[in-house]
Amino acid sequence: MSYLWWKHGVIYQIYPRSFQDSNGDGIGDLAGIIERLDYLNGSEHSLGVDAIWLSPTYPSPMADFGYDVADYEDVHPGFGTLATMDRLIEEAHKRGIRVILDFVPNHTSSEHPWFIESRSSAESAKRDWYIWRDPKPEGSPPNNWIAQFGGPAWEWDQRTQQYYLHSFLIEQPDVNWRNPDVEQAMHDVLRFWMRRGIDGFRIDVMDRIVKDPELRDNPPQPRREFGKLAQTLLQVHQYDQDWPDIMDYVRRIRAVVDEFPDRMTVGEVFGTPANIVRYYGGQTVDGLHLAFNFPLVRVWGERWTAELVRRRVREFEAALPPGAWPNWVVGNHDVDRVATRMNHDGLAADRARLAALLLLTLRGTPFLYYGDELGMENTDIPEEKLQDPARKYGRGRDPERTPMQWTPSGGFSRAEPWLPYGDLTRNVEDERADSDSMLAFQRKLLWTRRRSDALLVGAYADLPDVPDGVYAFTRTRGLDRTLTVLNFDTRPVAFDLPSALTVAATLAATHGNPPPSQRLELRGLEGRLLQLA
Ligand code: TEU
Ligand code: CA
Repeated sequence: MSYLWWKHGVIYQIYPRSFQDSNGDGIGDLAGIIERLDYLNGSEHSLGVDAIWLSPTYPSPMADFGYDVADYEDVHPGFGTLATMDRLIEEAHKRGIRVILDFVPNHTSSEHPWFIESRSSAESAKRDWYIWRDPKPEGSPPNNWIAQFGGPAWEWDQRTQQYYLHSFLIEQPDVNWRNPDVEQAMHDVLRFWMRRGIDGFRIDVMDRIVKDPELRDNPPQPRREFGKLAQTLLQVHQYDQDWPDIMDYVRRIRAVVDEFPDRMTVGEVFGTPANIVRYYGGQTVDGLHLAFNFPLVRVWGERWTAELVRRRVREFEAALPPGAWPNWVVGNHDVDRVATRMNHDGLAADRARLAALLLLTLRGTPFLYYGDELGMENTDIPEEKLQDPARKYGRGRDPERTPMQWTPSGGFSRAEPWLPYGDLTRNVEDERADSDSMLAFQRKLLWTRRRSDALLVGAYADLPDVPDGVYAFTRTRGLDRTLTVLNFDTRPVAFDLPSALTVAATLAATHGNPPPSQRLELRGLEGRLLQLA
């Protein structure tokens, strides 16, 4: 079997501010990540992940904690220097860990030199690097678009008497990718990092880098139930997202990445499976290597059922063109922790185990968010300690970004961390010593997966005849075959497996270490990974 790291490996997302602080300023940094690499891979004692994706590490005023980039070709001083990044790449590679950077092409910081120049005068050579427009005759913004974090997507510039577009914060002006000089400059950013040894890019807001050239008004969102959520859902993003010719830009990004061997891209896109797979390039699969598959992230509370999850997996598998490789996400830095999202009855910890079993045994690349391997939950943060500006317009994302929990007293920093710790009863040190812990369970899954051709490359098929509330699927590669069984119901269930599926061994289980048997007796929210004969 030919092993491709981004297909067969597990990608672990690190939020750099929150992983490890090395210099006692309470904020995580690259040297801190280096100190913790042994935790991630390099020996059989490690977690066993194959790549790390770092949320943005570039110089930034941190209006959106790094998603406002002031220089694409450097490292934020608080995180380290280019030399620290070089060392991180080298030390990671030594341990068999690839390094993926977060590329933020849709917008820069308003403090990026490009924008400073662009805004300096209407005649500036970089004026057209951003999206400037005259007001409507009565002075209002050029169209009705609203920013993702609330308010109009246009900001008035007094000096040059025009509006500029910002799909996110006012401090995040949208770049004009329709200008070939901009596209060239962005491609050169990718080359800059690949030359330094970066293995891939997670591409932020991939689906918005070009918009309707006529900037037409978006239609209103007819679904009223969105009313309580972020303002941005109040309109359909018909003209500022997934614009038809975006694939031309995506394909050219792919071509640049293909100039270097063994590199990858994963883009942030939303919507239906059909829309997601479009970004892989459709039948020609010459677009992104992976396009984030978020449907499992957008499931919470009581909606987390066997039927819904099975349907979502089927839909995505069915939509993928031949040659495109799936991926699965259950958590990231923008959504409630998986161990909190499904806590309507206080049983989220059990559901988080099921989610891990699902994530690590489905066909496709798993993305694992730091701390989810411990079962970290959202952290309740007192009002005065909240940081995320997005909270003013919808939900703030601080609760899922709190410091990694290494020891019973934290272990993230010798100073007070930039965000408070969550519940420290969940921490690496204690969970390592406990064979029933979430960490032990996930390590077992990760290492089982690494050694199993069925799990790495096997075909996926769900089992038709299972009791309500149960979702079960096989992964088959030649004679190697596994069966994942998940009881999404809180009540116990018992059933016999067909004789064609002969259970040979229990590879992992959410509860204890049940012996192999054809009759499955599962308690509520129990899941197992079985080796078939
Ligand atoms: O997120 C894009 C995005 O659409 C988010 O607004 C997301 O819907 C929201 O955070 C959910 O709460 C990306 C990054 O993942 C996010 O962290 C950045 O803030 C955003 O882009 C701007 O760069
Ligand atoms: Ca620090």
